[in-house]
Amino acid sequence: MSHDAHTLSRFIMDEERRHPRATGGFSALLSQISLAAKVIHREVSRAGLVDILGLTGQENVQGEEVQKLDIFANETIVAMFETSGLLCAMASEEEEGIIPMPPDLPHGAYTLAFDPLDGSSNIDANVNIGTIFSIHRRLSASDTLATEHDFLQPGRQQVCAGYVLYGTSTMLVFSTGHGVHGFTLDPSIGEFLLSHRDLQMPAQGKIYSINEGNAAWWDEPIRTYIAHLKSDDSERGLPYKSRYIGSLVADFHRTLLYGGIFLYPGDRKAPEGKLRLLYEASPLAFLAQQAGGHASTGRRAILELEPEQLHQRVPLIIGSRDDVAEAESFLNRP
Ligand code: P6P
Repeated sequence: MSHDAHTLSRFIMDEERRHPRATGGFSALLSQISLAAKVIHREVSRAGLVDILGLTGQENVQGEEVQKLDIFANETIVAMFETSGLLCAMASEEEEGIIPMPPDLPHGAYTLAFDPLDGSSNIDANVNIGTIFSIHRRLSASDTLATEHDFLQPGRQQVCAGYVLYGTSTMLVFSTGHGVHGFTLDPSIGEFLLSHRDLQMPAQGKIYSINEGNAAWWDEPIRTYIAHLKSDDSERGLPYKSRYIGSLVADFHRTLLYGGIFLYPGDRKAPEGKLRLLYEASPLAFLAQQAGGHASTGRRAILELEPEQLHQRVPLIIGSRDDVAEAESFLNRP
């Protein structure tokens, strides 16, 4: 490992020196998230071997219970944080209500909302999947029990957000409000190493990403916009390429690196779309903004929305600044 390789821990220390007002709480939070990511990486990596190695049924050769990966990921994250003393409560895509901290353990100043393993239905096809997380400061007094209200904050108030992408390599990508940084896991040393400092999304891309299988239910403005992106107009850099993985973290990661636009709009079948605000759209919108991009419902900035429910869905249009602006111009035509 070269002498200037930045581990996550070293990067966090440097960040704390650079931004002294940031409390040490972030470093402990990010360290716990990185640990959870390594544990989930291990299980995801060997998921393909479950049948081959006879790790089927309720017990594997180590006598451990073989769980559905998204349940495993959820329980790993809950276990990592409930004794950390960093959080006042958690909210998970896998659980209906908020997850309180054990009453007999210290409570922290932050909330953690997360999707433990988004896209897990793709794992049998060996498609990249991901963990998405969003961290806010609690609103309730430190000597009270957290409530759902602590989670219903607009995305602009996030203090940290990010994702783990389990794929050809496992990456941790996050922002604490000072740019977006990507770390790649070196499994041989069990360290996340800085591989993408200060990621910036191109102002405009050449890729659009949407599930065309829903076209029958699209509203007319979306139909017109997508037809525009497919039109033969080389002077305007059209047509765009179409890429759709069907795993949000993978589609977003590509958009973050290459630019372009990802859309999961509302339609006649699902007016609010499919994706969740608190632990999918909001954290990715925070990253997009930090990387110079934008995220919108098509009419309103995702980061400005006042959440009303833990699991509420929201239309999501996210990506390069100019691409999202153009999409909004189509969607808001009188
Ligand atoms: P569709 C995966 O199930 C997921 O929640 C996201 O990861 C992904 O962006 C979306 O659903 C894909 O949904 O309807 O295109 O299959």
